[in-house]
Amino acid sequence: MQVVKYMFQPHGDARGQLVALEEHVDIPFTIRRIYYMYDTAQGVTRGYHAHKSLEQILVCIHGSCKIRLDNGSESKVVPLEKPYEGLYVANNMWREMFDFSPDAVLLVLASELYDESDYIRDYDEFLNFIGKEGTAQ
Ligand code: T46
Repeated sequence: MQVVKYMFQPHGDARGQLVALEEHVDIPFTIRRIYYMYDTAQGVTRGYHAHKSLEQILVCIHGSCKIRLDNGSESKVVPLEKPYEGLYVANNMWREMFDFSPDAVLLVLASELYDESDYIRDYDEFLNFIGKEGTAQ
């Protein structure tokens, strides 16, 4: 399984750092939605789902967390600890987010508006779905 991590360009000067993200330049899709999570309770794991068509880039803009990606045949854990690195999460990929530091802010850039019908929240259903669709890279 290929993990795709983007290293964004920080524009640093004596005042500090600034990262700019532009669709189809830094982000490989049209950004139709942005959301973020913070104040995540300690020990919590979020996610436990896949998306049928949504693509996303996850950026832990403050603090740190870990992302488990599972394409149905292989699973990898990716730490996110820098505000200039983004993890690409394709469709047909099971994801779990865990080990959030108390100060973690996880920003997500998404290719589609919120649509509950795009979620697969049952792991067996996910395996069944990708069996029909073909596994994500
Ligand atoms: C994903 C991972 C990385 C909305 O109303 N609009 C939204 O755009 C989103 C993302 C969520 N919600 C509502 C739905 C739930 O009542 O916010 C609540 C929490 O959402 P959820 O339980 O789906 O959150 P996570 O952290 O399990 O998953 C989220 C995204 O939903 C998901 O697409 O890939 O972050």
